[in-house]
Amino acid sequence: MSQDLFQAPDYYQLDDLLSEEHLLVRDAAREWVKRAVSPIIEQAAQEAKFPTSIISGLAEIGAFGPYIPEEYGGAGLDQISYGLIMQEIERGDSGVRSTASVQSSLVMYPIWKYGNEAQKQKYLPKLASGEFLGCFGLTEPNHGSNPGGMETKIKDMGDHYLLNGAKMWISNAPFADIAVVWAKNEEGRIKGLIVERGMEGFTTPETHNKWSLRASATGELIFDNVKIPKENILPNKDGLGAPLGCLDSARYGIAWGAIGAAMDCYDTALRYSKERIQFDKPIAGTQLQQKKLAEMITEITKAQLLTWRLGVLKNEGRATSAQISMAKRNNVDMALTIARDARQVLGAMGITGEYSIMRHMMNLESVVTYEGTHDIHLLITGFDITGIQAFK
Ligand code: TGC
Ligand code: FAD
Repeated sequence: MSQDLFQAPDYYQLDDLLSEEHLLVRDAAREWVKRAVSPIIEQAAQEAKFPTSIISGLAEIGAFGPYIPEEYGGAGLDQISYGLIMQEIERGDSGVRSTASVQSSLVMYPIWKYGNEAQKQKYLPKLASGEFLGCFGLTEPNHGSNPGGMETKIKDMGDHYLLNGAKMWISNAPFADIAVVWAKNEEGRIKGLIVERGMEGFTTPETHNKWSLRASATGELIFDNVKIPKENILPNKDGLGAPLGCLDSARYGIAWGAIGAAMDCYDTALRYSKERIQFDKPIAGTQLQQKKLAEMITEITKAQLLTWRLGVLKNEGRATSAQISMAKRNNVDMALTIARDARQVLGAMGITGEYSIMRHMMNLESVVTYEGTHDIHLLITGFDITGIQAFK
């Protein structure tokens, strides 16, 4: 990819709403993305390889457990700092943000919230430092949008459980050291458990031929009579609300992350349009291209304001699941629209790896699908405002 010339748009002076700590955290992440992600990400995506070289850097900028207390190795930051880190990482690539989201919100969060002290001590510091990478197994071949129907099961064998079933579309699965897995017990109650790589009967085949999130590894989790020690069960919450609670935290991070992808597409299109001469003038001087750019910056600004307010509510413990769902849906949809328009501004150059736009656009097709599809999030808002469930 050509040199990373990114300049972040801040049309409504949102930096004034951020604390000194927020700005420091944001700028450190921004600088790291320029230095460590931008130079290697295009090739990683082209080769469909997860760039392992970024793991230690992600840990250093606090992307593994930003809001997990320092006593467990986390960065002990607030929710706005967490969001800003996700924004900056996804400005580089949604797949890199995925790795951080899964590690923080889908692996560290459930161990922190639902685990016992021994589990927290055993896993959290290693996850925070990047020594361990984790994955989260909820989706199954027959149960995506309705995880409550899951078929993966645990059977109580006295001194251990036996785990059987399969999970599909799991980010980080091919190399994860541990998996937080959701399975039903004999009473049909959903339990969370920690499965470790190397346990007999546990395999993680990689999913190939993706056109999206190519720099993030995706795979299956297959459990064939895996013996799970009882101490690996997360004791402090069960039922579908337990995995959905983790999704709240991850969806919140995605709402911020999508702004990063949109900002990168907008910034690239703005710069290109001022430099590209057609009919003896820059295409930025044509009404049609200005309309696209004006709409982009408007939608980015609205998303920034929505997300900042959500961060304040989250810091106060007042953000609802439905508010988080709305921000995830709105911001990813906004970013996809901007990516498609920005690609057109670049003409043929927009389809090449010389620029980041096409990669963002392809990545966002996964982001609009995972953590609840756009449709499911519409139904969550519909349920919240009418009180009538339309899923079933
Ligand atoms: P429903 O009956 O509505 O709810 C079951 C229980 O859960 C509670 N609940 C929540 N709790 C916390 N946070 C939320 N967001 C919650 N939403 C619901 C609810 O109160 C209830 O509790 P209780 O105590 O009464 O039992 O459940 P449902 O079966 O009707 O389903 C609702 C629905 C469709 C909204 C839900 O299943 C859903 O969100 N589906 C989408 C599935 C999804 O998002 N999967 C994501 C998989 S992980 C992933 O994609 C990672 S990508 C990672 C990356 O690379 O970044
Ligand atoms: P389906 O549920 O089969 O949906 C298909 C279509 O039907 C969608 O358009 C959907 O909106 C629509 N639909 C479904 N139900 C309804 C309804 N009631 N009303 C109207 N329309 C409906 N999962 C994990 O557990 N962990 C991970 O780490 C993870 N990482 C992922 C990484 C990638 C790259 C991708 C693509 C997915 C990942 N997922 C992960 C899975 C993801 O969460 C699911 O793909 C998602 O929840 C949708 O499930 P599905 O693909 O089975 O689609």
